Amino acid sequence: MQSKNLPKTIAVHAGTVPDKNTGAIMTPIFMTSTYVQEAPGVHKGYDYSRADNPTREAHEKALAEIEVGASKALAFSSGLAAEQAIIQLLNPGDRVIVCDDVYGGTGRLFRRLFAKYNIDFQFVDMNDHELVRQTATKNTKLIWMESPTNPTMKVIDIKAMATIAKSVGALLVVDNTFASPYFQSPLLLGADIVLHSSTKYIGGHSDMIGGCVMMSRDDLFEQLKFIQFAAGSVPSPFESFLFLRSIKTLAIRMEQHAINALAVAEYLEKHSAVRKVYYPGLPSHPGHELAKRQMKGFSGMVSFDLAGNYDHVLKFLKKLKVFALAESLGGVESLINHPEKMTHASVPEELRRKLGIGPTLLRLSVGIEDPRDLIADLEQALTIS
Ligand code: P1T
Repeated sequence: MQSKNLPKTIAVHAGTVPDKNTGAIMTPIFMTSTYVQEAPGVHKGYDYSRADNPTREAHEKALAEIEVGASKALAFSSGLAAEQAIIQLLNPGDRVIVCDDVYGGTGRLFRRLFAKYNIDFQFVDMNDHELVRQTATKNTKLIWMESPTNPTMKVIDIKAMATIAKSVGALLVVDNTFASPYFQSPLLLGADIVLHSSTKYIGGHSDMIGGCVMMSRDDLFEQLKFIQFAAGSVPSPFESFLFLRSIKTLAIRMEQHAINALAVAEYLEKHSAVRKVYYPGLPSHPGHELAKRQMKGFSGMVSFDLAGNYDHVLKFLKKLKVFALAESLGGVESLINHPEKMTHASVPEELRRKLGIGPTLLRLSVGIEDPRDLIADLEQALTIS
């Protein structure tokens, strides 16, 4: 007999216990900013909702339960707010090594906002372990990575980065947004902090902005909890309720995202109008073997280069009917994004060129529709009329 439930069961039950007063099976939405006290400082454990709120507490408990290896989690008002909180652990003069291919907004936060507080961000290709080793010094306080990366789907070795981080006394932060807690557990591979843009797979319905951090170390939790309280980027109780609702279907959604993404990637790889496909589930992907080791599934994100030029891209985008042209990812509906002009427009041009984020690169967030409809949509749009 297993003593701990399996991921699909954990997702359904995460964070929710019947309401103490009514037996309600769903966590109530405590839309309150404050709490009545019996005497100054004498209360039922809640004094102000920026500090604590019962619905957010359930949301955070659920997040800690779905991220394997975590004991605690904190919810924020966006993925970038969660990132800000982590950077606020640092002091002027500290250094951060960042994987070169990160979400455009993450790079912008580091380059445009935090660099002016004299925090030094060094963007490197983390598939070059020797380069990361050489870059790491005693001033390196964080190693910050995504895997798979946004948008070129590089797979980065989490264990190897954890070893380098440990060797200089730095923390390893893994942005686990693309994999989701269902397919990758960085804390079990040596990461100190995991973060997600919950806007994406955790929310799953393209209707909310949110972020979260998960960890097992109590000292990191205490520091980040203080930052959350002192800086105040928290989700509302209503959003926390909706995130709790979303988490129940995370496992089943992720299974379908991965099935559909593989079908789409295999289809695109064979098409003569497609130059290159980036999906870690394809044996042709340079990170496939590593992805098989460190992920339980390859998730739902597929990037590809269209043969031809930007005019072909525009015609292709116009013809799509099921895939909607929009930023973001991880919702039940399929989206297509043009990283160069949309999500990664803020990446310095030279770096964009080096990473291959050019006019013909497209990124799909493959939804949970019937994969035959998704392939038919791509097929009709790829057919040059
Ligand atoms: O949008 P927000 O919830 O603040 O999350 C930021 C963020 C952090 N990390 C990763 C890997 C992300 O992809 C994002 C947001 N990304 C998009 C909006 C996008 O279309 O790529």
